[in-house]
Amino acid sequence: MSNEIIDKLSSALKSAEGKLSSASSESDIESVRIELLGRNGLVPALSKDMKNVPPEQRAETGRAFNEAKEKLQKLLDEAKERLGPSSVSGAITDVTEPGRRWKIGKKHPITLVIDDCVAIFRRMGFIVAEGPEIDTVYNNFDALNTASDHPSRDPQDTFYFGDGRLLRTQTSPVQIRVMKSQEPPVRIVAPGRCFRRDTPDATHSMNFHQIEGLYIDKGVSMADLKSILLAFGREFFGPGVGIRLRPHFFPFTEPSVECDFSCVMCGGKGCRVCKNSGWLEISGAGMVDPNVMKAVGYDPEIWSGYAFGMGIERLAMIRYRINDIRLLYDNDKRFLSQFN
Ligand code: 2NM
Repeated sequence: MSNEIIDKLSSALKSAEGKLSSASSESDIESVRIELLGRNGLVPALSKDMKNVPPEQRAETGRAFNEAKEKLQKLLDEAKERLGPSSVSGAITDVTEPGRRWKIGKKHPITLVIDDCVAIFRRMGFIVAEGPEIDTVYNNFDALNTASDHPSRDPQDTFYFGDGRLLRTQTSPVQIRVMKSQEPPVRIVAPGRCFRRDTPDATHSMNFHQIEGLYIDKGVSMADLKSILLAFGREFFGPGVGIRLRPHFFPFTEPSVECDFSCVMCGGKGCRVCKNSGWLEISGAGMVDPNVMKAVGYDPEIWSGYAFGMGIERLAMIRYRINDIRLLYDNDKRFLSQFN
């Protein structure tokens, strides 16, 4: 069966096929599309005549419309494909256009400080040791000569699992693990995350970072300890830094000291940062207690050594003039993008 509409469609298709086969540009193809399928094109015009088609021919005419549209679309697509990829979208690829900057992250200030400290101690012959954040009560306290009634063991201050394990409150259990696994000499630093049950405020966070050092050999003395603390202070804060030691108590060292560094802000004259003392409390340290030596199977009559510990957040806060520790844990990119 045939009618005028079907004839017009098929002759339009033929002429479109001819034009498209010789089309040499995107706009040639587009003009064929507009001529046939555009708002004022042939196909929409013919479809208005559908109402004049006798009912018994409607189905077939409708089918002819659909086939013609499909065929036409196929011809248009093929013609575009023949012209090549750059003309498909009509866009020209400008290969001289500058690339888009790929935003890679930056190191967190805590990581920056750890990396720095580690680099300084590695130059002094220390090796990095790491251990688990979940350790045993024994490694975290007992082996470190910490009496069972010591305040730091209070469940108010420490996260216990209740099965002999805890979240380490310091990185010293790493030193215990290393000493249990090898004979002296030992010269390690243990950086890492620690946990204490503090109420967070400007200077306290429930998790924080420490770096602890340990040196065990024959004839190690307090003079060796002083020299590496001074060397560290000068490397980390600058060559003008001095140190002072004040007596203190730690269960795992005897004698124990607190080590202050001369204030880097005011050069020791006194300012807000050092609370007018001229000194910054940076490190705890001391000579490893004979009871710790015995706990790991070292003979304290043969070996001696020093240990020290420092808070990474405190170092970062002094170096980068950060006045609230919580800024280091908020994950605010406006804050974090300032470093490095
Ligand atoms: C500090 C202060 C003083 C310390 C002691 C030990 C070990 F395992 F050798 F006994 N590791 N770290 C130590 C000593 C840590 O932190 C403020």
